[in-house]
Amino acid sequence: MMPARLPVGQRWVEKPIPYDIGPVPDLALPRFRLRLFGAVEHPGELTWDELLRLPQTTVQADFHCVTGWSVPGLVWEGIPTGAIVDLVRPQPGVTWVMAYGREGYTTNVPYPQFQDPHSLLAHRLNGAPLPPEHGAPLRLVVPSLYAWKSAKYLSALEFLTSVRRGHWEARGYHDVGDPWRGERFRS
Ligand SMILES: Nc1nc2c(c(=O)[nH]1)N[C@H]1C(S)=C(S)[C@@H](COP(=O)(O)O)O[C@H]1N2
Ligand SMILES: [Mo]
Repeated sequence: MMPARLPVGQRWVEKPIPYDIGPVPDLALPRFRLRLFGAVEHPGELTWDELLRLPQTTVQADFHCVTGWSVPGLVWEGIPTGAIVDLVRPQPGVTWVMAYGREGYTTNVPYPQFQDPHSLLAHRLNGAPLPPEHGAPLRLVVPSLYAWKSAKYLSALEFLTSVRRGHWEARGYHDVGDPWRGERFRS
């Protein structure tokens, strides 16, 4: 039997529906910085040009929102999270990564799923620059977890040695959020 492609409780939709906790300030690319900090050997900041000089990858993946919609086969292009790990060299004991959006959004991602070969910092979607409503100029994409873990308008990544909760996790959403396990809310 073929493995099911749609997790329980999900239905297919054609394209992702933008969800935002609040308004997002404009940002000109020359002013873009990605801050990398926390339990790492080499904390620092990357400019837009520095990001584009890192290894680039293309990932095709389904995108599952916890509210019940899933989008098949989105094509994301950007920097594999492994390239960021190689750069900052997380200390032994890192177990979570906190992703920050520039409007104030946060979400905690387990380090194994952050490092998954399909996880990336995306700046293109379906062959075009990432649209503003989908997180321009850069978003985290973690296809193995519900879409709320894929922080848009990415401004920083913080490497953590113990769990800290982000925006939705602090309001009861699951710390891991695996759609194949139906991890919507903490029990
Ligand atoms: N910065 C930021 N990232 C975010 C959100 C947000 O409000 N702010 N919403 C999350 C939620 S709940 C979902 S379902 C997805 C939706 O992605 P989309 O807006 O590209 O469809 O973005 C996630 N990333
Ligand atoms: Mo969501």
